[in-house]
Amino acid sequence: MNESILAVRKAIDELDLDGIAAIVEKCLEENLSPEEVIEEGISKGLETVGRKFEEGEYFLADLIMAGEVAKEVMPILKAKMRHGDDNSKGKVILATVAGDIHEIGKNIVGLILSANGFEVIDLGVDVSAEKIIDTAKTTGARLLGLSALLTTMVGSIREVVDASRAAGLRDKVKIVIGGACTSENLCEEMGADAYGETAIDALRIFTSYT
Ligand code: B12
Repeated sequence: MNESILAVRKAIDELDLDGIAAIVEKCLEENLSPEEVIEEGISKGLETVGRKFEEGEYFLADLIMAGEVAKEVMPILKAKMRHGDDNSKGKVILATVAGDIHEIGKNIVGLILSANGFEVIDLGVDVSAEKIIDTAKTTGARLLGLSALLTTMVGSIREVVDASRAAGLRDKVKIVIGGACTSENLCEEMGADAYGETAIDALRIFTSYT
């Protein structure tokens, strides 16, 4: 594994808010792609933090700090990704499901989609099924990306599926799920259309619907 990527993981794991920007800049200078920095560096670092939290080594304050460290470098990575006015691939609504406030993964998906020609309508976190479906109605967006990290909140995915059906939109929208607690099986169980493990998968899946 590349040394600089390992340094990104370490900076997240050690909650190094002051050091992370220089480390990420170094990765980009070495021509590592922003996607690689995100997937191999930031995401893997956050996995370690999550594990330490689970094992009782880290506390909630550390989780919050890890989130801040990851967010610190998003503007740097965003600036490096191709973006502009190209929204030719259409609109995607992104939301973290009701009851869940994890946003980093969703934001990364949004970054990658908007850098690749999608118009992203980001509704934020803890978003009700009603709001998501209302937005689909008012904007005409037919692609929905739902992020869920809490096992206890996966029922919120089914609520979106049900709300789309109640609104007569079920066969018109594609509901794609992702986030640490989701899976292929969960996708089937909730009646969604597709599951993506990473933000790159999100791009591949949404592109396949255009
Ligand atoms: C940072 C963090 C937080 C931060 C979030 C900060 C923020 N601004 O987002 C804070 C401190 C707020 C937090 C709070 C809590 N957290 Co937390 N948190 C994490 C942590 C460490 C990292 C999450 C993260 O950002 N990962 C990095 C991103 C990049 O990964 P990702 O979200 O999975 O996204 C990637 C893919 O999944 C995919 N993806 C994501 N969304 C989508 C959507 C689509 C459509 C697609 C296709 C793909 C896709 O693309 C992304 C990039 O590849 C995880 C541990 C972990 N390993 O996940 C725990 C974790 C998710 N949290 C956990 C818990 C328990 C909590 C709390 C309940 C703690 C508490 N006791 O209060 C609260 C919940 C609050 C709430 N109501 O939501 C548990 C969840 C356990 C479970 N399975 O239910 C975890 C797994 C930690 C653990 N091991 O115990 N947390």
